[in-house]
Amino acid sequence: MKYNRSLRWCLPFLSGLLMCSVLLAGCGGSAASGSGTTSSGCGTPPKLAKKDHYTVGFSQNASNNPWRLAETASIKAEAAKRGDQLVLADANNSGDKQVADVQSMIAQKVDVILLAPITEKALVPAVLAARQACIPVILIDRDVDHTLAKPNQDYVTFIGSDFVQQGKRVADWLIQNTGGTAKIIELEGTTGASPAINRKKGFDDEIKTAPGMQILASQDGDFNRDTGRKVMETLLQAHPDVTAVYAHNDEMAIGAIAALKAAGKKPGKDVTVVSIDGEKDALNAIIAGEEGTSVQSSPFFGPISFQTIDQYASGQKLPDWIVVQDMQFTKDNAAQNLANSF
Ligand code: GYE
Repeated sequence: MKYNRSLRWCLPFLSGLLMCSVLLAGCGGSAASGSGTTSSGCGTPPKLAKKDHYTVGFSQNASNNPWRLAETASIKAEAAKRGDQLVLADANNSGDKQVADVQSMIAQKVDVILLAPITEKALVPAVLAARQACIPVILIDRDVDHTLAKPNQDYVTFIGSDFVQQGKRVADWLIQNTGGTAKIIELEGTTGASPAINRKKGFDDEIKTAPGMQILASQDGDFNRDTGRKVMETLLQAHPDVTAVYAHNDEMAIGAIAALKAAGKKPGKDVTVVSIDGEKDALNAIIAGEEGTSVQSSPFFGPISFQTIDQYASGQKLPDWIVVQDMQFTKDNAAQNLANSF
């Protein structure tokens, strides 16, 4: 299409203007972020009126692995126990769908939103839109980028594990159990997700302190078993000298174990596999001697999330981050924890 000169100059300006007004009207914008109150004046973050029963939105980012299913089940069970109404949405691994899910919860005027944001950045506009609509948001299991949205201001708090610490604990175990010498393949979680960013940081920083430990390659496996298996298959061809695999979650570790076996390697003997979550399949792999350790990342968010809602509604000032405490599974305790795993 041909358009005249002035229109050509005008278009970028017009679309910029449109973007600004969408941000300001729909999302509260970064101007509202720093201002101390919302334009709607309902508190920073929005206050929650105390009620006997709440309508709680839960925006889940995906349901394609045991961890996610366990988390959703835990939230559902706690809501049912309290007689609260749950508005549940599954974003099916799409940031855009998850933003739309939160928008729909805002339109339905839920009392409070529990949000498990797929990545640190994708859900920021939704968090700001909820704030603008006077609906408090509690982040669970994954955090957002604090330069774009702030706890105790744009959202109430983040309830979740210390992912840096999880990565460090895995690295410490690996250093000890390999005598400080290993050639490692790292399978990363979904790019841009807070557990992927921080589990990498915690692990890589600790590995750097041990001169005999070398990371051969580090690649995104999307927290997914089959993707993990395929990425491992490819990386194995380039690095047949691998002696350890660090996967950011158990699902990818199980995928890597399958790839190792298919390539004729013995997981647990030729290659030490370590990961995070503590799901049933990983505990069984530990019992079978195919996996070394899994640091827990508890998916049981139901009780702590609803307790936090109660505390917030009672007017308690909450910390920016409510840290979930995690165990660690090895051959010494995997069997006795199998019954409580997911
Ligand atoms: O480790 C993983 C899931 O966000 C803490 O996401 C969670 C992680 C968990 O897909 O298995």
